[in-house]
Amino acid sequence: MRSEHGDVLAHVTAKVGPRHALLIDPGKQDVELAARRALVAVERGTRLILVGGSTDTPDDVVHATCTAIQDALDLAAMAASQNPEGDEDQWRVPVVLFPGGAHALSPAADGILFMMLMNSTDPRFLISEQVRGAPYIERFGIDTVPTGYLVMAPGGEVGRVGKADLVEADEAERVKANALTASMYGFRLLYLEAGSGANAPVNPDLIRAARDVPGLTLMVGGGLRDGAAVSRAIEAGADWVVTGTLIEETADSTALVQALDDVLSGLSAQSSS
Ligand code: 1GP
Repeated sequence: MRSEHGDVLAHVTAKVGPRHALLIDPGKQDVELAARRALVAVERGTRLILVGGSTDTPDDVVHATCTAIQDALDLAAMAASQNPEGDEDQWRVPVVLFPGGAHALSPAADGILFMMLMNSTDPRFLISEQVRGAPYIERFGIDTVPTGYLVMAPGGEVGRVGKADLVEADEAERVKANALTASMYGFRLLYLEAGSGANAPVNPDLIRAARDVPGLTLMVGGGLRDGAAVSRAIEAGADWVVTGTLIEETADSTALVQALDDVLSGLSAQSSS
C-alpha cells in the first residue's frame, strides 16, 4: 500500500468496531504462500497484515515476505480499479511489522508496532532493541504505532524468548496497572498476548481490566482458534483480534476460507465496553 506517514496509526486506532489482523510469521511459510494467505484474508475481511515472529525472522526473510504481500495486494487493488464492480479500497490494507527485535525490519512495510515488551525482565526487550532499530525505521520512513506489549501465561515462544514475567489469568489488577502505564507513556495500542499457538486465549477478565483504561486501542492474540473465542474477546472489549496459527494449519484454500470466515463471524459480537 506504501501509505503516507500517519496513515497506519490512524488506521489501527480508528474507532470503527472490531477488526481482524492476520499474523504472518515469515519463519513458518514461504513468501508465495504468505502472499496467497494474505490475499485471501483481505478478500474475506481482514483489515491488517502483521508480519513477524519470535525466531527465524532475519531482515531478508521479513523483507521478501513484506514485498510479496505488498505486490499481491497492489495487483488486486489495480485489478479492482479496472473493474466497475470492484472495490479498490478493500485491498488497501496496511502491512505492518510485528518484530521480534531490530533484526526483523523492512522498508517494504507500511508501518511497525513499535513495542515495549512491558513485562520482560530483560532491558533488551524493554528499550535496547528499540534504540537499535529506531535509526533504521527513521531511514525507511515507515509509520510507527507506539505499542505496549504484555505477555500472559502460557506465553509460548515469545514469553520464553522475551524473558517475560508472565501475567497469570487472575492478575486483572496487574493488567490494569500496565494499561495505565501504557497510557501514561503515550502508547496508543496495548497488545495482550497469550503466545502464538497457546492452548487457551487471554482470559476475558484481563481484557476487561485493560478496557477500563480509556484511550487505548486493544489488540488481543494468541490461541484464538474459532469464532466463539473471538466473540468472547470482542465482548470483553478487544478492538482487534489477531490469528496466526489457525491459518498456518489450513491445508488448502477451502480450509483457509472456512477458518477465516469462522474467525471473522466472531467480530459481530457486541462489546460490553
Ligand atoms: C501471536 O497473537 C499472535 O503473536 C497469534 O497467535 O498463532 O495463536 O493465532 P496464534
